[in-house]
Amino acid sequence: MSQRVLIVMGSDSDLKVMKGACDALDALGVEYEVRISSAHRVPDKTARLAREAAAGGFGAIIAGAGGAAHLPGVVAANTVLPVIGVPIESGGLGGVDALYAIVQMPRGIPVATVAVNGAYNAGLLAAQILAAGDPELGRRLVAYRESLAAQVEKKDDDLQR
Ligand code: RP5
Repeated sequence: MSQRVLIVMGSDSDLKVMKGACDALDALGVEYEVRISSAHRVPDKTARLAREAAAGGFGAIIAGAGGAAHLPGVVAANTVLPVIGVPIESGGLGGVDALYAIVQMPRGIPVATVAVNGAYNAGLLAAQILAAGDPELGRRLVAYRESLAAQVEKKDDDLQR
């Protein structure tokens, strides 16, 4: 059975951004589960979700949060599955607060951090991680890259007319 992706976010207010990860995984035919779990408001639940993820058939985790965004780091501390962090713009600092909180992990507990609100790329990266053990998914990713290239070529051709 193909591995799934676990998508966790700190609040339902993150959903509009984190939907980007769902869109990318849908486009590639990768199954996922979406959960709301805050590192601060429900710390025990967050740790449990991360600890049980590998046994639950997940091969990668995407964790998105804004503000003092400890969620991806706490998830990473509780699993050796690869964790992708999505800094989310919220409050007055434009997402830089979340970016710094997620990207500056201590040596030993890595989180692969994407751009502020970069949930779509998080979905792609999770798919690329799973593709290491799923050649068919790898072929779909190659086709996606080819479609990107074709779009650029079409725009260039249009410009030459
Ligand atoms: C973070 O605080 C969440 O990830 C969200 O981005 C931000 C605001 O949360 P709410 O107050 O909208 O629940 O924990």
